[in-house]
Amino acid sequence: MINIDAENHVRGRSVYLDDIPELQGTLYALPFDLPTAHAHITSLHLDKARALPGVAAILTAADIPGENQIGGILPDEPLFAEGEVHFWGQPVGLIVADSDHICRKAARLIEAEYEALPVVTDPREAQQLGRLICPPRTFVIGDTAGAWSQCAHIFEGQTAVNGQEHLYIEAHGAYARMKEDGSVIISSSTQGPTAVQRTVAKVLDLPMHKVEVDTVRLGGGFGGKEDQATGWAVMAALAAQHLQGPVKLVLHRLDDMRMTGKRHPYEADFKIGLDEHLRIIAWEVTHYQNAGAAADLSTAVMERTLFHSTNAYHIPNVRATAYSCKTNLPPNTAFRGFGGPQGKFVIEAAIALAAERIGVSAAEIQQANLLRDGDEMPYGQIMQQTQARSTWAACMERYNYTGQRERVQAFNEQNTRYKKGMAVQPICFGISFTNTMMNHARALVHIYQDGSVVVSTGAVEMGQGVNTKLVQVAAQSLGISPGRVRIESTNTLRVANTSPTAASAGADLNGKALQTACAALMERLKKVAEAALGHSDVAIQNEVVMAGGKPSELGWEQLVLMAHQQRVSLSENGHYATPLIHFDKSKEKGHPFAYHVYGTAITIVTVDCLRGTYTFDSVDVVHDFGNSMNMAVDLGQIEGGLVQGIGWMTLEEVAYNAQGRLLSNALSTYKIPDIYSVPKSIRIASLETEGHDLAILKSKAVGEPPLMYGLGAYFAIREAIRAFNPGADLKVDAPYTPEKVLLDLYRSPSSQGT
Ligand code: MTE
Ligand code: LUZ
Ligand code: MOS
Repeated sequence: MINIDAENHVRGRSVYLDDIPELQGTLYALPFDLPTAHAHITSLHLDKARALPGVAAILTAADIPGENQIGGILPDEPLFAEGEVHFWGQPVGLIVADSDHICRKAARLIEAEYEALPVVTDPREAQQLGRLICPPRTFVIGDTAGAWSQCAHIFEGQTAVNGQEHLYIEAHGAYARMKEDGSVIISSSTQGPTAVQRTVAKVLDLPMHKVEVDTVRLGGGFGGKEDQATGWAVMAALAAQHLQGPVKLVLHRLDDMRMTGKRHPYEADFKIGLDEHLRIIAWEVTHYQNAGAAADLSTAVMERTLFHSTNAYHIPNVRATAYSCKTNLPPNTAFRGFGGPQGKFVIEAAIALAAERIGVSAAEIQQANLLRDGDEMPYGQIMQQTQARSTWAACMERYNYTGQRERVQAFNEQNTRYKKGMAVQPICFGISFTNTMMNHARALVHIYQDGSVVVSTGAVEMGQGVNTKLVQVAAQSLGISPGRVRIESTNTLRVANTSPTAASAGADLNGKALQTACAALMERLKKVAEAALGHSDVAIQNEVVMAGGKPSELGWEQLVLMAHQQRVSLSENGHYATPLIHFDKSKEKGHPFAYHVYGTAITIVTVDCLRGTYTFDSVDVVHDFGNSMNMAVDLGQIEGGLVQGIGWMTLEEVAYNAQGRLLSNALSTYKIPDIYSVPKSIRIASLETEGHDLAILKSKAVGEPPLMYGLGAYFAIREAIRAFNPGADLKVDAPYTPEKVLLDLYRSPSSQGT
């Protein structure tokens, strides 16, 4: 089925936040900040700005009727800085005026005095100073201390991996309007309408039933709007309440880049031990997460890093620790993979290092350790229906790994200026919010008396195609054509208490709730049909009522009308909560994930050893879709995720100076993948598997996992550099920008050799 948004997107008719027709009298809002990452504010002079014609109000913490607090998990983040500023870009207040232009003029009239405080941007330094967001956590299985003596090879090292700017095409925004009874309606470009609702209620001192949040679609979220859409929506709502009129806030790209958090940069220390058969016997890792100045989702991201510290490998002795380090940077947040990619990067780095030192290929080590059914993960989950080995084997065979490897070697023997590198990247990603409590959803279905159907769920469409999948689920469940089903905007009045659309679980959770609702409606309709046809075995297929397997004269429209006339309810609210999952944080053990998604990718790169530039020849993927319900949508997710992952590993460099000011603050200084940097060839094959019962229609979650194929880009480049300069003393710090590649190509050998 074609993506239901495709035509409107192509015709430019799709409505995003800034396209919502504005009410007369709409005012515009602009948050303002101070040019410092850490300071004590001694005075703020707003009078000149307030006096500017066209300025309606300038709001600060003093104007908040409720709590000045927007922290999603921990209450440690004020909406507006009060007394102290903790990061460069932290909002101090909000200018509301007749136009955006006047807001910007007013911003230049604001004066402040402040005393600078010490700025910490380095996570290890923060950890040393005891500046932690939460207590550290450690996952343990087996006994690493006792295992080192069984190892034939032991290696230690350090890694660093950079952040990543989300760069959703649509910047953050919200549009708030008042209703007659003092309640407020907010259109918000958010992945989490309930988070916006809850926080607006808290800050504006309203009960949640007086806050309606509506989301049609996002021009991309990628995790950046899971939690961080909230603050902007609260500001718009606060201004609307204060001025009793409509207020719109849409961030300019540069403000969005400067003021919002990104993917968490991480550093890590590791120690890996292997036996003579290349089996990893012991794995110790300590992660230092750069959380920024407030918790945001950092505790949950840190947890997912721990869950993915062994990637797709079975390791009997593991000790993984993580620190969430508080620095003076914008609070970092969810980004596709949610700490999982950062966790996997370290074990892949350790395997690459071990391979170089032992003198085998990394693929041999990877293959020797892939998960099997019955293996226990460090967090206690016993793995079932694993596809680590099957996707690996299918990838090797389908894409002729051995032949490709020989060609790479032959190329490298014949060329000096250009060298090729190759990496195999297996992935294993857990599906479910790691916080068990969040894994539930609801769906509201109305069948109208003409047979048309409208569906509301908690799922937010952000380009990933969830609405298309929901249409398919409803059509299939009710036995009708997809054309009869319409998906309504995501609205907190229709579907309440939702989890954000995140963790790749949007289609699973909301789709299963939708199935529940449709099944209940189906039961009622079948009873009506049974009575009408005098038959006990009825079903609906292709809009025709089947009796005893044969088409009857009764069609969908007549049946629906009949049910309505018999006073049967044609509305239903379905609820779904993922069964079986649980996790005990006091033991760090449980069964947190409904299932895992697997896959393997082979990446080949050609490095120009004179210039340090590179091009990706190919990425060949075998992916575990389960039984894909929409291959076109799912392939789009794999391609997009892969390229986003390659960008993170290669070109994208978030840079702050020592004062905590963002240097990569525009698209001229922050490079994302373009048509020239995508692989020349991307092949994606589906592993034929049964799928999983906890996946919607056995079609596995696909949103985040493919990003992690991008890790292969880093290690392929490293291999090409090794081919040119075998003895170079290489660090492991992503991204591998062309500058860094050039330096590494000509780096002197390490004292130990490799
Ligand atoms: N695809 C597009 N086009 N735009 C997005 O913002 N977000 C990703 C992924 N794919 C995203 C996307 C992220 S971070 C997640 S968690 C999932 O989609 C969320 O949607 P799902 O749960 O329906 O897969
Ligand atoms: N958000 C969240 C997520 O709150 N919990 C998660 O486990 C998660 N995983 C991926 C992306 N977002
Ligand atoms: Mo995605 S990082 O779960 O929004």
